[in-house]
Amino acid sequence: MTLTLPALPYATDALMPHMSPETFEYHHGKHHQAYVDNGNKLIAGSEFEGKSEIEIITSSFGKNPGVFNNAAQVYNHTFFWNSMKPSGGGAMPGALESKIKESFGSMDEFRTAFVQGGMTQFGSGWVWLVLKDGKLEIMKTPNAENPLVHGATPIVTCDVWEHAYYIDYRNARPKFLESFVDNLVNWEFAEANLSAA
Ligand code: MN3
Repeated sequence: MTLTLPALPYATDALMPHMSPETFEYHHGKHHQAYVDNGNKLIAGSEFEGKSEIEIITSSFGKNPGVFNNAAQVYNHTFFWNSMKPSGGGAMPGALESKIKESFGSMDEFRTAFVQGGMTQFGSGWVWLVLKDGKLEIMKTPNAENPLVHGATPIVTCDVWEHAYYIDYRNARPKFLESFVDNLVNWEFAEANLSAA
């Protein structure tokens, strides 16, 4: 199979009380799994068979919405699970902190911009911290779109589709975004993406 469902990088109860096992049961076990299954069905026997996940995403964008949406959602969700960790948020590696301060002015301004980006993504989508043209910025994308098709390198992401927060936060998307930045985000993952870019 071309697309695969990775195991979560922590136990399903490891992010309590900020994200529940029930959310993971649906979000990883059903939503993410469905993108893997549907994507593989569409890729089988097509020009995309045998390509890497990222090649499929970049080559299907704007050409094959079915393949793009499923393959990009597989990538986006894997990136999202890795963007979180138990006891996340808080202090970050120094190189990342100075890059954030250089790009946003301060940590508070970054936090406000990230939460605002997620709140103002109308409908389903994603909010990202990305590296673009040597600078960190906030990018929001609709549905399955991601920074790979917009000339940017993803650093961390938060899923703002309702299925990401409705079980734990009901309709309170802002509270979910604040909790992501304060309690869930994995700054070591972000730092690794920044230094690899
Ligand atoms: Mn999702």
